[in-house]
Amino acid sequence: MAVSLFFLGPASLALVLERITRRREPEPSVEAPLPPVVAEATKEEAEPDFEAAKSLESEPEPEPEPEPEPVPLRERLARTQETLVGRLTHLLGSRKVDEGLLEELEMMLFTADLGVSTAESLLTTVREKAVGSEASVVRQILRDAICEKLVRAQSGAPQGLALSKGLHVILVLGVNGSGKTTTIGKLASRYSAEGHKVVLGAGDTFRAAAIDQLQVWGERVGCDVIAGEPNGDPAAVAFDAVKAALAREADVVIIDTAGRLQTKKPLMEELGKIARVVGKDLPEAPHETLLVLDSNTGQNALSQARLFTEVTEVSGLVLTKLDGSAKGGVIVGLADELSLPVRFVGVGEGIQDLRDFDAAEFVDALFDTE
Ligand SMILES: Nc1nc2c(ncn2[C@@H]2O[C@H](COP(=O)(O)OP(=O)(O)O)[C@@H](O)[C@H]2O)c(=O)[nH]1
Ligand SMILES: [Mg+2]
Repeated sequence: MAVSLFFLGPASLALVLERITRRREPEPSVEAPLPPVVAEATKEEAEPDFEAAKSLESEPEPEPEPEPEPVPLRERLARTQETLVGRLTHLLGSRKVDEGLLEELEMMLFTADLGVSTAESLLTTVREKAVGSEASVVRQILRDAICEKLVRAQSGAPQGLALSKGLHVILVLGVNGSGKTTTIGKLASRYSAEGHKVVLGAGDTFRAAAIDQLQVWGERVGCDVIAGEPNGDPAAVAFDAVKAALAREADVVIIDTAGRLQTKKPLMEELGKIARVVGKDLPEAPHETLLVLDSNTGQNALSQARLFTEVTEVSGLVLTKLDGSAKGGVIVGLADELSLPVRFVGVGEGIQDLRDFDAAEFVDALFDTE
């Protein structure tokens, strides 16, 4: 502890001290189970009770709770499936591909949240390959073209939870409400479940509630959270988080940021400074800069992505709230226009609801309706 405290900035130090003091408060009643972090600290501080330990030893191991079956992606994508492929099936029927059909298809693609340039490119492909054919071929042509665009954007990107050697630094960007903090919590849980040591950095200092929210996730996952004062300098928190993660020999540090939608210059300066300071002790950091986008915002997600990629280097995307969104088609536009891989998708509010993005699985879920 002494070693790691040494590396903390004054703000983080105050917070850690405050947390230690809180840990020493009297134990809550039996009805309120101790959160994991407190339970751990109490264990360290209490006198060892050998009798109790012996009786615990003889008790049979409780059966681990079975993992709930993950809900198939197809179910979570139902609304996007309807907007994109449901309407397509309806439109195609048993017609021939002629100008009339192409016009209707154009309208459909333009209103499917793919973005204008992606919709145009898909329409061109259909024109080139399908005029005069039975309309049923259009479905396959679109499926292949969409898959190709997604696969192209994924090429060369890291897969799943891949980590670099040494400390892996992940910066998480995006506007307020896009799902950054939730995504960080889910990611931390996945890394932790794989046996990796995780540290979180509460770089969204703009709203006090954002710091608390990350701390709640930290307790839930059982990982350390480095935080500063509300309205403090986010770059200082990012710097402290990397230092603490190095001192604690963590495998991965994930840094939250404030998603203020500000004009270009201050945003560029703020994100540039964060990226620079995390690289001070680790020249190759940040190893990943993930931009989190809410799929419900459709075309707006495209403009957010354009803004963020103009002001800073983004290495991958996370599309949240695909469950319940009818606008998941925006993934295709994002991949196509920005050539950025989609690293993860959020398919619910639960801790388990962050999946690796797999282009083929996504296309299958959209097009294979049975
Ligand atoms: N349904 C659903 N809700 C999500 C998902 N990801 C985040 N949320 C919710 O979106 C809201 C904003 O998320 P938050 O992580 O606080 O966003 P931040 O402001 O970017 O940090 C919260 O109510 C989350 O529970 C998701 O994949 N699906
Ligand atoms: Mg947040």
